Amino acid sequence: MKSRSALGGLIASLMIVSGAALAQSPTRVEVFKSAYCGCCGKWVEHLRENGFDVVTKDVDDVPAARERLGMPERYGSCHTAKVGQYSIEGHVPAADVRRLLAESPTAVGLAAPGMPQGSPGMETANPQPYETLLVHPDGGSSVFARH
Ligand SMILES: [Cu+2]
Repeated sequence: MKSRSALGGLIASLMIVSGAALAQSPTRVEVFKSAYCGCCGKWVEHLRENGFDVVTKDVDDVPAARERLGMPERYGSCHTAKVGQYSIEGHVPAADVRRLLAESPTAVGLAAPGMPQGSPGMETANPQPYETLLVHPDGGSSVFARH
């Protein structure tokens, strides 16, 4: 019985350690982009600077990747990404991605359609206001954040 409780203690402490490791491990983001897309690379840098663990996959057909991730084409941008169960389309700020993960709504994910001037990875002297959209399972959307 003594060895069994020692084993139980060992398992319990292993669970605590792995739990701590999970809490501290950066969130993995998979980005699908063209190899020739400069602003996509800059968005990837923006995510990394904000603590995400980013894996990039260069693909020939970004729209096909977008469709696989369940993001409707009308929200399309230059790159598409997957984080947890969500799709992230375009130059969505890292803070919005964090908030999405924290709030965990039932949704396809977030989209910043087009290529908004002044969004992360699209830095410019003339930033334009833009919205991050929350894309719903029925394909509709609502404003998630204004920038
Ligand atoms: Cu872009």
